[in-house]
Amino acid sequence: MREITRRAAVALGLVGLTAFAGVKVKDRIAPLTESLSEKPSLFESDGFQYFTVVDKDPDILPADFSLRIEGLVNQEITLTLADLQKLPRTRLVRDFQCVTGWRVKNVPWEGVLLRDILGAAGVQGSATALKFLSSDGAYTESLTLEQGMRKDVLVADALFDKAITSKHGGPVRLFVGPMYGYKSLKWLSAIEVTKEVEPGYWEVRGYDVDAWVGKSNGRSDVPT
Ligand SMILES: Nc1nc2c(c(=O)[nH]1)N[C@H]1C(S)=C(S)[C@@H](COP(=O)(O)O)O[C@H]1N2
Ligand SMILES: [Mo]
Repeated sequence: MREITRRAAVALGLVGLTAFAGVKVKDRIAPLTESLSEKPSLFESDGFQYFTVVDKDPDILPADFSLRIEGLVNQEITLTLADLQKLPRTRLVRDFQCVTGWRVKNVPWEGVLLRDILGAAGVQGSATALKFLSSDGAYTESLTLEQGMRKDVLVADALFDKAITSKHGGPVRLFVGPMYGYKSLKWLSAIEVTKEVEPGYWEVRGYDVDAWVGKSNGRSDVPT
């Protein structure tokens, strides 16, 4: 399954294929998705495949990090890494599943529940959704407010029990436990509380906004 490209995964969603017989599908659907700006990715020693959509990733020193909570909140707030690390901490061990087919089993993540950060800013009654922004200036993601309040959605500052490396989106990235990896935005810089869901970077390019592992993108959730 590793040969399945991101283009193929997008196209699976576009054409709604439910069965996946092999890499030949890639050839059949490639013309549909030629315009996507996919970047090559490499497997890391930890089993992750490294993804970015920009030419130069951000390299943020912990001391320079800040996270802004804005939009439909009672009080816009900006948290430093130290502010974030004063909040109650949660550690989750989950499989990390990319929609293109690779999976890393039992990955430990740690950080602060997104719901606690939203609570600190105070969400207004008219809000139904969240938009996440990255310091890379290009990638965005979305969740419904209800999804964002789940107890398996983290603003994470640790991966494999260490500070998150720059490559993996550190100092702070999102981790959305029950959804495909594309929801777990790297280099998190701001969270905007919004009236409605605004589809994220890959979502406007064909991925399912509803990214529950095993449900979306027309593939079965078979580990590779
Ligand atoms: N900013 C940003 N976040 C991102 C991506 C990206 O390209 N840019 N790729 C997503 C996808 S598709 C996956 S599977 C994971 C991969 O995480 P990794 O690069 O740490 O392995 O990050 C997600 N978050
Ligand atoms: Mo992914």
